[in-house]
Amino acid sequence: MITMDNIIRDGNPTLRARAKAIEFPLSEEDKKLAHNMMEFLENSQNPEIAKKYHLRAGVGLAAPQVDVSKRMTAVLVPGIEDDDEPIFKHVLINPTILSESVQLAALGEGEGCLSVDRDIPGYVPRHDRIKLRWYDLDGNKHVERLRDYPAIVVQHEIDHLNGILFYDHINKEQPLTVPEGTIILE
Ligand code: K3U
Ligand code: NI
Repeated sequence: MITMDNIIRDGNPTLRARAKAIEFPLSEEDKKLAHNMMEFLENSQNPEIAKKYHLRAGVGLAAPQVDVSKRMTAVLVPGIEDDDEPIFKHVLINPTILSESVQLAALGEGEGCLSVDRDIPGYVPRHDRIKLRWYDLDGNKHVERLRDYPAIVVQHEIDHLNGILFYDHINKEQPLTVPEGTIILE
């Protein structure tokens, strides 16, 4: 299983590289990685397991964060109530944003990252709505429109595939001034 010891931290050059596209059919190694990444998110969101293994909760994990420079990310956005179905639960292979809204949005609480061990306050402006294409483990193509929180999580994850970290988007001079044209999601 993946634990925090397997997650590389800011400063490691893999986090700043552009990850390579994945070819189909997936290798057994890539399938195992996909499984392990989603398992990490499930474990990290389970309070008992997270406590036992010292996991920080995550809604997304990208392959470069476990030092694998490939275009794969797992996303698990939980439902509102404990028993609710997840809002978005997929392993995305070679994800691409096909179109994006002009409207920008940022989380009121800012963003965090499992690869960044410090709190970095500031608004991270992203597209409020995206049209996303990805491939699943069997090579099936998916196209879906996302908005608000799931759209923000997916953009954070795709950034990881392009060597970008959330704080790159924060205005250095005025981190807590709402960027022009940006709605704040609470
Ligand atoms: O935002 C986090 C969260 C965890 C559990 C429940 C609700 C929220 C934790 S930070 C996180 O999940 C990162 C994970 C990373 F860095 F590995 F990709 C993703 C993320 C955080 C904030 C905004 C968008 C995405
Ligand atoms: Ni991150």
